[in-house]
Amino acid sequence: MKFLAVHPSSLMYTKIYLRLEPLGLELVAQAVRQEGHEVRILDLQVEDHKAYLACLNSWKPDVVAFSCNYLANVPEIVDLAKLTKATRSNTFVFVGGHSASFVAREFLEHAEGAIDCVLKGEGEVSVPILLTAVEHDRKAITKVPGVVTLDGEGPAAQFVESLDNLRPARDLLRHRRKYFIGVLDPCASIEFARGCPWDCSFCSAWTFYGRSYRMVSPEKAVDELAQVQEPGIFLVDDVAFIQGKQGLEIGEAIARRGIKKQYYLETRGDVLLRNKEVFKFWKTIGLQYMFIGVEAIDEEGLRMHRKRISLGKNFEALEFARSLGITVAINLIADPDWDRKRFEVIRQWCLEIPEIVNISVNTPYPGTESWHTESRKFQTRDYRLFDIQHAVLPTRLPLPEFYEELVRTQQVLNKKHLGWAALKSTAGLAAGHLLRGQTNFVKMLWKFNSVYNPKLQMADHQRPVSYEMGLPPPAQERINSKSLYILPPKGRQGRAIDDSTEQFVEITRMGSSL
Ligand code: B12
Ligand code: SF4
Repeated sequence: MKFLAVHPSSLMYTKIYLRLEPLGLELVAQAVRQEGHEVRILDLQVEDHKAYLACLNSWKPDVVAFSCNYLANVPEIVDLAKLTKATRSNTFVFVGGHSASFVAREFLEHAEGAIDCVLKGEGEVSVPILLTAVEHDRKAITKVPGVVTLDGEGPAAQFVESLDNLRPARDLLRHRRKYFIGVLDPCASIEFARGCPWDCSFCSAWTFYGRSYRMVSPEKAVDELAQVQEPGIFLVDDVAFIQGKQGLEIGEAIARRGIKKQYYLETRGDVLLRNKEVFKFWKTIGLQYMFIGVEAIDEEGLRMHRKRISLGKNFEALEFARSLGITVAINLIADPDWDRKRFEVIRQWCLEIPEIVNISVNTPYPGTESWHTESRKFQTRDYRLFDIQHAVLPTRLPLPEFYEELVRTQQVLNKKHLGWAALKSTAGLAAGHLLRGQTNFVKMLWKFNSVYNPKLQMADHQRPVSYEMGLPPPAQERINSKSLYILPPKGRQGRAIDDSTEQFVEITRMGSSL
């Protein structure tokens, strides 16, 4: 069969700082190709809806699969599914990915028959099974692991047995030079591990992966890396090198093979402090950027997000990261409850430190614990505003003032790390990129004001809403931890959602012994 895999368009955030290859969709595409199907990938982050329609009409795929990792892309995908069925009614259309897994039923309802099913969880195992059913026995669709149709749910989603057996279909992307992050231009993505054993209240990484943590072997990691053409590498792991041993073994294998690349990764402060030698070693083999999810600069904020790390440890981690001489970026979560004074304190702090500070807005996503506890207060249920750059909860300041303060605070980042300030410190690099025809990084430096603008953010709230997100059923307001998971909770016993000291100690120990 002809299988077209589609990644939706960029959101606000990725219009400036980065654009990354759709690694999850490439893995799904490869699993399908291995079964002998003809496969294409279309990435709407770099192509437009016209290109999609053209492909639909000229190539005539039998199956179209949309990847939906981001809630804000739901309306776009529903509309594209409707367009697909209106254009070629025999096309089988389905959706998968992180966000689709948490809003599967609603997705199908919004689409009014234009989406045949949603597949929850990891796609590598289930998509080939689904395609066999589509080709030979449509009734068997309801038996595919993780399937949801308007008639009901199939068996539970299945984990990939070994990450070592996976290969992304990188060759199917038509515009590989468009992917970049900051000065890593062009940049490919790679995965060394999957899942996260922590359980922050605002995050759905752990509920998606059932709190499992699986790793790629150092041999496989290095073999894959050696085949990547791009000089920049974005490590997609939620928390890099939780197991220091794996990080070190991969690093040493990279050094032995003489692979020369530049890397970006994301980790936690406590993991960094526990595995200092690993990160030091990675600096010698090309680690350029590190992102640390600090989230709050007060103990109360850290407790609220259940980060299970103290403020002191986060600051110690920042000191250490600085000492490595790499570019460090951190994230802070702006609470809708912030007043002008609070924004001012944050701004001052951002000005005092050398790190790149990214500010996101506290947004309860389906699949997170905070969705169960906070969603009744939503001021809007427009999916498009759930991109952590808009306020969906009631703000203490009037909304226009909240956005003014937010953008003023984000502007510190613009002043320090974008525009002429950035060009001055990266002139040589930028010139090199331009000579090689790579313009992503240089274009990024002047985009801030056209994307971050309080008036535009306010206008986004005024758009007509075609599809509204549902709410959790009231009976579930007291969270049943099992109901949160897409893939069944794996790992140690006793990891119920619980904020007690014992649990904190258990997680901390677990982190060090993982
Ligand atoms: C790398 C990453 C990014 C990259 C984007 C890479 C890309 N082009 O897709 C960057 C840094 C740009 C990014 C940005 C954002 N991200 Co992000 N990101 C991630 C991260 C850490 C890893 C994603 C990844 O590559 N995983 C590895 C691959 C192999 O897995 P995968 O893509 O999930 O694919 C698997 C399954 O989902 C499924 N699947 C995927 N597609 C399909 C399609 C079909 C048909 C099927 C059946 C299955 C299927 O099968 C795949 C293989 O198992 C996830 C966290 C996570 N662990 O998933 C957050 C995550 C997806 N991001 C999140 C968010 C909020 C954002 C931002 C809005 C803000 C932010 N914090 O950065 C922006 C907006 C992105 C945009 N579209 O513009 C949230 C999503 C919340 C939500 N429900 O919407 C997550 C879950 C983080 C979190 N902890 O909450 N992100
Ligand atoms: S440590 Fe990071 S990935 Fe893990 S639950 Fe917390 S925010 Fe999510």
